[in-house]
Amino acid sequence: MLDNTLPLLTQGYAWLPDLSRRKGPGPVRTRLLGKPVIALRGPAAVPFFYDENHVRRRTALPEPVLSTLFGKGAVHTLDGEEHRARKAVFTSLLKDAANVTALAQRVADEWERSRKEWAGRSQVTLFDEVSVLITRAVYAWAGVPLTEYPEDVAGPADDEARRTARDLVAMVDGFATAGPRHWQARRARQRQEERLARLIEQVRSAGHEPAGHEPGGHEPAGLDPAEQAGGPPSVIQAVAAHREADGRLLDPRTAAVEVLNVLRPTVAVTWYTVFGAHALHRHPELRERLASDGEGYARAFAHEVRRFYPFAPFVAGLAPSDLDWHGVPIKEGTLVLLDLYGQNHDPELWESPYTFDPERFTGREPGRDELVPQGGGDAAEGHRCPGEDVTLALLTTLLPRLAQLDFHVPEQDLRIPLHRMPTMPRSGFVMTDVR
Ligand code: MYR
Repeated sequence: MLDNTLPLLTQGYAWLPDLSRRKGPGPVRTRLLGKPVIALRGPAAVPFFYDENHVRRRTALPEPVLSTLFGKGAVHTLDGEEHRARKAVFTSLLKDAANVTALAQRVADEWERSRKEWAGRSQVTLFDEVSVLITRAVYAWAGVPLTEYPEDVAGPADDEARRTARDLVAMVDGFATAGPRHWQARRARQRQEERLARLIEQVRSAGHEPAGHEPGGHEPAGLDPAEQAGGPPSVIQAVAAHREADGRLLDPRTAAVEVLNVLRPTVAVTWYTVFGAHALHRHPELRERLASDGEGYARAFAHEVRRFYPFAPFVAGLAPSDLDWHGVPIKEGTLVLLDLYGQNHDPELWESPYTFDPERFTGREPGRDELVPQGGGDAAEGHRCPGEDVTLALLTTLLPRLAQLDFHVPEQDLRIPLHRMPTMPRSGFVMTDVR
């Protein structure tokens, strides 16, 4: 069987659907990176894929993906007890409703500030602006001061939030290409990991430990007013203080990787926000309702943005032993893919899957393993993204505000190339006459 790594890199989101169409119904078999591959999809495949007896993560992710997107030693590469203990730090921060609301409020405040500033400009590119405003909000929320860069990294007129946002975007943008974007992503990760590892050391040497680990411990580090006031620990403090399943603290570099695993995906909500802008532009009849109908419709709209537009193509793991998927044998060492993009457009599951229609989700929440833009299964137990609540809170904050904004969409290239991974409207969504 021919290796499909090159077709994947050149065809992007179209690769797996094309292969499925050519091979006919049922799981698709191919080869990637020299390994045998089977691609599964559908609500029944989700629990099979997230069962640790069927799919393991430890050596599944290729080095180029780890050195850009997720980071070496990241939670994405752990299994079993080690995974559950590490994942707990993410779920405690990201599944806490008050924490999520606090982040969404910061994003709302940053939107308000930015909106006023956009009014004074001849044009703004929504992708760039949203990435910066989310960066400002999430760094403040996470208790992470914004990076100071040497003058030679970027022009002096650029401020720190803009440079940091550019690095976080680069890490996502460069994971699935062999070109210059990939090398930019590696450099961005290197720079941010080094800086955050130093910050972790500072937080620790300031003597802060979580209650229960060091009884009678030292005074708080003073980096996070929320915690001094008795609020929840900030991201930086929670990760600095986190203990692994064996009781050890994370080494500073791995701690930096995990702080980035909160900051970067939050900034990645920029992609969905710009897709939301694209949807509103293509469907102006939905604007009024999104602007004024409240939380319920905004949530349905956000679900449909996550279903319809291409973001995460699939997730992957390795079969630890010979398996059987409804009579289909899967040999030990096979790379098992869960086809997220394919499942979100499967005509068996969605009527007219290539029509954008938020009505699919009005008055109902999608089933756990039905809509899977950020993975499936249980976020606390398995590898589902723990940031879905944050994604929805940010989208239900930003998209109605975008619908209320007065702006003009000038002539530009809004095509979304499926061969590029990740993709977005080519122009980044340029707006003029913002009011
Ligand atoms: C984030 O910053 O974490 C959000 C972006 C997630 C994109 C998810 C892409 C999954 C890639 C899996 C590659 C597996 C290769 C065998």
